[in-house]
Amino acid sequence: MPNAFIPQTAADSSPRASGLWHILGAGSMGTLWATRLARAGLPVRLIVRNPARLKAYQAAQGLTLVEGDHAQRLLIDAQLPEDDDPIRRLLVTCKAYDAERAVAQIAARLSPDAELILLQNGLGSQQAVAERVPHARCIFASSTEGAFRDGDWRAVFAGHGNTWLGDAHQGPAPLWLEELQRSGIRHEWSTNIVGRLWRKLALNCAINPLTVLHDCQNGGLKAHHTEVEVLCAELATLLEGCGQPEAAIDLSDEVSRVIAATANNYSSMHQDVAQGRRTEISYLLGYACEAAHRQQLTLPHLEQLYQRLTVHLQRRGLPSN
Ligand code: NAD
Ligand code: KPL
Repeated sequence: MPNAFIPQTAADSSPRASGLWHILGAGSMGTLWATRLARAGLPVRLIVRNPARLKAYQAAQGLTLVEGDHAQRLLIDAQLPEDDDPIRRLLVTCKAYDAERAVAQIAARLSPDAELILLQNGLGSQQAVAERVPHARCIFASSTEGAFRDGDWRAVFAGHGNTWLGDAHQGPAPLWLEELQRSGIRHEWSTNIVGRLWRKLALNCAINPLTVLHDCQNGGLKAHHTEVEVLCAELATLLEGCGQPEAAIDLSDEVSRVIAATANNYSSMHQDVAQGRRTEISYLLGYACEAAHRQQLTLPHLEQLYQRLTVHLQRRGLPSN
């Protein structure tokens, strides 16, 4: 496999010169974004957990993005959370359960006009981060791109897709979207990002837990059609009850389409469980069930699914939060 090495070029000094991208969470999505921004000549700085991880990163001499049979390593600057350069633009690519704590570690470094881009799946973590840094602008993102790690500081670009970004407070689209364009990161500004996140949450709740409980690929759910249908009906009731009627439209049809289109894939939650990793259950089913309680909705199948998954995770010695 060709392995091209590209040192990061100096920051662009043209009139459209860009701000520095700090990236918190150098895993699959962090690598996918950092490498594409860096190879477009944009200044990027990774924030890694601790001195041991920084040493490991320096030894690896950069981040590697694998696309098809081509691997490209980019030497991107990295630093620790406790470094002191101010942060104006921060992409947060930790898992939902790590995001708030990770942001709290760097909160004192955020400049008064800081913008955070939160790329977590599910709901709940974005709101927790926003409350933690009330002075910063938080932009939420929902992505259908796919990446996984095939080694330390390496990510495989496994699925092309789109990333929707938006401001829950309806602020204007940021100028730096042009930098995503330049970097080949397909994206769209969404005026209803919360609705989009709800829709993705509903899709993930209808598919992912059942693939874990039935231990199957997404296509295996065709044999559990009725169970999926009943869940979709409850999820649509939930979306409507939570003021997201648009996100409820044709949910069941889309779930069937996704199951058919990804029939040979294992869902992200199935992969997490199979590899003994913590899941994002609290930000998917957990968030959905809590929202149902708040709205005084009785959704017995969703509730039962949450309980079954919780027990399943506990039996496997995995966290159920
Ligand atoms: P990942 O586990 O590959 O990466 C997360 C990284 O965050 C890890 O490298 C971890 O060490 C780092 N991290 C955690 N706490 C930290 C801290 N305090 N300081 C510095 N770094 C810290 O996860 P991922 O697959 O990139 O997923 C990130 C988010 O994106 C998740 O919410 C996921 O659901 C979502 N997402 C992922 C994909 C995908 O294909 N991987 C697609 C769409 C959405
Ligand atoms: O997003 C997914 C995941 O696996 O997390 C899909 C493929 C849509 C299944 O819910």
